[in-house]
Amino acid sequence: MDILIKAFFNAVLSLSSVVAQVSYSIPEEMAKGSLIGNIAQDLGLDRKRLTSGKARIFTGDSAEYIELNRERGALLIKEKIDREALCGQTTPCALHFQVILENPMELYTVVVEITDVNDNAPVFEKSDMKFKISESAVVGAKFLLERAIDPDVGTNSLQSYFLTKTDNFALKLKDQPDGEKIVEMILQKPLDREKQEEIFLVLTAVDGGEPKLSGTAQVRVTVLDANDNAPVFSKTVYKATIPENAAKGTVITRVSASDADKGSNSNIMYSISNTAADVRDMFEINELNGDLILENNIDYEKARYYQIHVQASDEGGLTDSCKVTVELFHSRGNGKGGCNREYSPGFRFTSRQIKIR
Ligand SMILES: [Ca+2]
Ligand SMILES: [Ca+2]
Ligand SMILES: [Ca+2]
Ligand SMILES: [Ca+2]
Repeated sequence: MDILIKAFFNAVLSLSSVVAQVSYSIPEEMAKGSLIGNIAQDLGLDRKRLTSGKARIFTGDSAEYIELNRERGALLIKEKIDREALCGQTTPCALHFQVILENPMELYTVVVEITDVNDNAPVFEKSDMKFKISESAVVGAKFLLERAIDPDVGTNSLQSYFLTKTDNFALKLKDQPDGEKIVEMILQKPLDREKQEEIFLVLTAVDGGEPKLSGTAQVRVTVLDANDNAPVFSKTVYKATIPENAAKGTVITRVSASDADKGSNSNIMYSISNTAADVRDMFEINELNGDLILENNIDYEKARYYQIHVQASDEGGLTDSCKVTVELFHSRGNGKGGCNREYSPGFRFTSRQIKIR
């Protein structure tokens, strides 16, 4: 049938020297039965002529979206037209067809332009974007974001993007030759996991329709730890006193440091450092819990005061140090004569009054 019509159409083309044309412009999505135009009037024909000439539409291969109502002399919407389905990104979008009459044969070309309606909001294919970024990432680092799609055309299509206001990131749009935009998030202020470990942002895509339509996507940034904090002791000096007869193995005191980092970056090991060898021999530190333990018997006559330097190191090698002072006190009731027990003849306590002016 189509072939016959085409043959007929070709014959008409070759015979007919009068080919008039009429154009209409309608928005997409008009309801079925809506009036496109008064074709009889626009072609200067009497409505009766449409009936007597058996006026009809010839669309070739394209689907029939439009019908001719001979009685009303009007072109009507037969099927709702979706501009996006019909033309995609092509503009302008138009339906071309012929109105054919017989006795005598007449041929009219009709063009119906379908204008865009802003009936699509921008949509992100991936509405949840996740990033894991080290807090050591440098300012200027770029992170590619997903694009949104808006099938409308012209100003009804996607125009811009916005990101939740944040000090850390700025949005950068790069125009591509195909008219698309590359969306990047640029680090503009260093991240700090110790302050904020998760950052939730919303990326909004906006079209230029009237009214504007928009779509959103979540952008979730997990800040990964870097070893940017050294351990810190709770005190710079720990003071302890122990009886002169304290037994070997006595826990003298416990030092404690904390590290604001996470995981192995915050694992602390304690050690004795920078301490005279003979003092070092007297004490031991539990490298995990910071317990300072008496390792040898005390010789009260040798010293009554000890100063030990303790270092705390994280696994990344960052350190802090503190001092522990240990003072011995004379313990009564040990039944062994106390400090005089091992009195050496060559060692004598003397007292002298010093006048301070
Ligand atoms: Ca549209
Ligand atoms: Ca749109
Ligand atoms: Ca650390
Ligand atoms: Ca850190």
